[in-house]
Amino acid sequence: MPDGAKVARAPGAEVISVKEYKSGDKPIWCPGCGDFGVLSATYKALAALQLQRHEVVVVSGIGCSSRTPYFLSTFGVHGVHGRSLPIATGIKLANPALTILVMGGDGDLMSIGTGHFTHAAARNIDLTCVMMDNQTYGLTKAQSSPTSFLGHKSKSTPYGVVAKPINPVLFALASGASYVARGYSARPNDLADIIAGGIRHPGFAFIHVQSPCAEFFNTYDYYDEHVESLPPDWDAHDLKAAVDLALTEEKRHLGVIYEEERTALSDAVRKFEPDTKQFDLTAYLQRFS
Ligand SMILES: Cc1ncc(C[n+]2csc(CCOP(=O)(O)OP(=O)(O)O)c2C)c(N)n1
Ligand SMILES: [Mg+2]
Repeated sequence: MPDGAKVARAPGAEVISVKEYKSGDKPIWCPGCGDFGVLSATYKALAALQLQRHEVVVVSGIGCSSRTPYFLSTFGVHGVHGRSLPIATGIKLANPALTILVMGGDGDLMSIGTGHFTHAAARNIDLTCVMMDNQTYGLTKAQSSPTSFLGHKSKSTPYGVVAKPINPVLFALASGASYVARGYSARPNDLADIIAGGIRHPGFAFIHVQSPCAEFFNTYDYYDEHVESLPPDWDAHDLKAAVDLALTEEKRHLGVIYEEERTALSDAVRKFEPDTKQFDLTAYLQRFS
């Protein structure tokens, strides 16, 4: 088994229920927020995999979506805006046996955290990054974000957004993410399967979730009309097909778009260990005596 506590429970061990992954803290998200669906899907995914709570760390940045670690009974880090991925990388390298989930928003991961995102994907750090895309900065009350629609008017863009929106799936594919999927918070059961698949995947898994903000920029009607499941015979190992699909933005396809087996960073660096063990400090110090 490669990295991560991804093995089902030991024979005879008690079943961990969905409820046991709940911290008991009630989310303070607005009524109707898409993030409720993502949280529910996350509980279900952890229960489906029967992960031990002490072997899971949920890392976030800052934002409404980044409050997620509080609502899980696993370990968690509510970090700094845009820096969830560096924090998660450090945790994974220090203890590769842990299962790491990074959960945050479109602002956190595609704006201030963009540089970290692309390099985490390229290094294939074994973690699951769930981005709750509400196309706005929800926590700071509705400024436009890198995924806001062209022309979208907000407090920060009173004349409408002029920047072309970032396409998160295309960006993840171009960065080298080895598992790229899309879910919709209004379909939490499908999303639970996608998250479980991302956790099982030994490498950088990116899950783009259309997670509407009910308060400032409600897009449920839009996504109800525009989402479509991937065809059942979809070949998730074809990168070119995945890129073409990502470019068809008039339909937001749901499911596992791309999957590739590639050495994860924590496995790659372990290969350096024999070299460092052979280092003879006494002999080295004698050079200076
Ligand atoms: C360094 C820094 N810059 C700016 C902020 C202000 N800030 C807090 S959350 C946020 C954006 C949140 O948007 P997103 O990540 O999409 O999360 P959402 O609230 O929409 O879930 C910003 C700009 C901050 N906390 N720290
Ligand atoms: Mg947001």
